[in-house]
Amino acid sequence: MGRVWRCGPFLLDRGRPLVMGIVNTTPDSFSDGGVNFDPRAAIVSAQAMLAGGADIIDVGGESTRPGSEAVPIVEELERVLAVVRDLAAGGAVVSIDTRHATVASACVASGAAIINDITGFSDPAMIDVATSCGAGLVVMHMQGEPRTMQEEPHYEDVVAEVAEYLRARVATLVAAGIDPMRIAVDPGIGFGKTTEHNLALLRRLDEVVALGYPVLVGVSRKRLIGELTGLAEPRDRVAGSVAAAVDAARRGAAVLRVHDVRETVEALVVTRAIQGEEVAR
Ligand code: HH2
Repeated sequence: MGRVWRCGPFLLDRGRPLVMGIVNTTPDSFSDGGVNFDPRAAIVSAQAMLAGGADIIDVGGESTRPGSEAVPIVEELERVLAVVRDLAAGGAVVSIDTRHATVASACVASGAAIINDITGFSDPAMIDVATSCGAGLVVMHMQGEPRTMQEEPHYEDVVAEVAEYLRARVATLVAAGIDPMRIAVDPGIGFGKTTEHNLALLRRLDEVVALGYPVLVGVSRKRLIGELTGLAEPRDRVAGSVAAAVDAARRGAAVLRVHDVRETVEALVVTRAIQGEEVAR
């Protein structure tokens, strides 16, 4: 599928793993507990991530942690728009993490270059937004919906089912006229999956990579890391998160969605140098 991911005016080179820094402009995200609810704080955090080597900033105004309640769309929009506009105006590659077409469309009009939809563009209105702009698209797999998704996730073969879901969603987008070079896929770690399911997806990531699209992996500070390390507080899960990100990169992930940008970038530089790649010092 080529070495670039086409995201609006940006052609992101996939020659090395891209790092996507997470900025949740929410009061209730599991992972950063509301530190970026204030737009000014969110912008300052994003700028620190860019200085730390982030290639993309993913802005989200609705927590999708297990058990979370939906946020009214006007409120979601109010939370994200000023942040998206400010960062995009400064030249950053901004991704909007939303499942709502109105939010996606307003953010793209304000400069967002990527639409990150945890519902895999299952809403036809989201496909309309996607066809009417040139933004990059992240198509994620989720079983169920955030409020209830962790109640009883079930699969016969989680990796085969997730890969098949992503293949079919991508086929729908391409049939709607979307340039395949704009599309990335994501197995949706933690979205309707047990720890065993998540580990299988990470271990067999090559089966998702084989779809031929850039693969985004978001494992940062998630419950899986907490369960493996015994760390209850998401902010303490940095080392486990970096290990998972580095492992995903080695297995072919093209984009790593992380809270701890500087730590992830440093780890990637070291592992790439050991593999004999030329890295900037
Ligand atoms: N994970 C979260 C949110 N959006 N988008 C993609 N593409 N992939 C992911 O794995 C993913 C995502 C959940 O993490 P976070 O944003 O840290 O928390 P919250 O949903 O509580 O805001």
